Amino acid sequence: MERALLVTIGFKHGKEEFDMEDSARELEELTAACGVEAVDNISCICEQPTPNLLIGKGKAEELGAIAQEENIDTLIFNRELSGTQQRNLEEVIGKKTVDRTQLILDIFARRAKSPEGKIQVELAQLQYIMPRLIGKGIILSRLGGGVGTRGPGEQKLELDRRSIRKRIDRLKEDLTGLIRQRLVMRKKRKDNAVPLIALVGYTSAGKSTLINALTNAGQTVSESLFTTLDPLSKNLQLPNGENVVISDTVGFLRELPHHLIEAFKATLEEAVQADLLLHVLDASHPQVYEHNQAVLKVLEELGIKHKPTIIALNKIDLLDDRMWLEKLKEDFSNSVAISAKLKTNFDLLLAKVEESFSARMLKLEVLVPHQRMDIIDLFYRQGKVSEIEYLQKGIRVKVNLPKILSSKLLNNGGIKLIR
Ligand SMILES: Nc1nc2c(ncn2[C@@H]2O[C@H](COP(=O)(O)OP(=O)(O)OP(=O)(O)O)[C@@H](O)[C@H]2O)c(=O)[nH]1
Ligand SMILES: [Mg+2]
Repeated sequence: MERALLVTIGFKHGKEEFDMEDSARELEELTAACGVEAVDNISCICEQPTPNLLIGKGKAEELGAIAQEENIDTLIFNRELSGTQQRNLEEVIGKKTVDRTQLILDIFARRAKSPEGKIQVELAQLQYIMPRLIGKGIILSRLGGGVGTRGPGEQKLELDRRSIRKRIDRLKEDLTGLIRQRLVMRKKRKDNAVPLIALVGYTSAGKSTLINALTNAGQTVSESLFTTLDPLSKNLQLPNGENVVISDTVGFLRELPHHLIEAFKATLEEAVQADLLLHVLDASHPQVYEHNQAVLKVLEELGIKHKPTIIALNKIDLLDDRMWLEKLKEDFSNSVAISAKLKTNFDLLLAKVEESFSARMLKLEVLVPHQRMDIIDLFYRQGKVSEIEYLQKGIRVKVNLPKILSSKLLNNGGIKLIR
């Protein structure tokens, strides 16, 4: 197993958006998700970032000595390093150095399953490496393999400028084809007028657990970060009979590398297209407010910060402090406290979802000709039938139907409105 020294750097001057301890903890989780052993953990506060090394030369040499002593393969930094900084650090320390962005890209490469996901990740990786291959390029990072050198499917990343360029062109071409296919699927869904709900939220908030609990989706759930990379859509019937599609999406993170957001914009398209966002927040996490901010930031980048949103305050089974939950409920308007794991308060959650779609549904009482069993069938599939009676003059039905469908049927479906 690759042995890593985790290095968390903070600066005295300049405003940090995160505290050192959280950053160190996050770095540990990311490293674990990469299958790398964190042998040791060092935090240091420096005066200010330097363009050449990020940290002072003395500090870098100190890290080098520790790495030597503890037989470390790789140093992993909690920040993004410029190409110059990375190169210089490797030269001073004599070990491979990896930054936070590379680490995250590596996790994504390990998780990507769909052809599209794989292409997106590899593109993001190559676009990240490309400008770093100036002059001698990244020296040590290339040797030995391991984290930062693997593309999707464990294939080794291309590290020659000219080949990278060719590969990028090729990947872009493949991607265009796949995106076209997806657009066709989405158009179909739009034509059916089925509303779309997208689950969004910080990584590990419980999005996949929730979609599974709601729909028996069989989406992988794990303690580890970024378990879901490929979105998954499932049908869900609301208690009032309305059919909706619900989509799981990739988890967000504080300062998600820009390359990734760009690459995943297409994947996050589910969220962009959604009629309603279901924002899952881990209410039991001490950083729940920071998580919320991080998610809002990504939503803003996607241009959907103001889409109708319900907040699911999840994992309440882990909370014993009622006051805390009350505070959260107060601070997050339009929220429901749930436990995806224990299926607690799903009735409240679904009622909220229905409410936000209520303008779309219409309660009708109609008379359907006997020969139009296809319409009765449609009622059952697209709406909720609450009463049905076979009369001589036709079939009397009380039904809750999507508005779009009811106006179509009433105009030319041969059914008569009773009420
Ligand atoms: N106690 C408790 N644990 C939960 C609950 N919901 C999810 N979890 C756990 O939280 C962890 C992460 O859950 P996931 O559903 O994989 O989270 P996710 O949001 O899909 O994560 P990514 O796909 O990585 O973004 C798993 O270990 C779940 O079992 C809950 O309501 N209560
Ligand atoms: Mg997931």
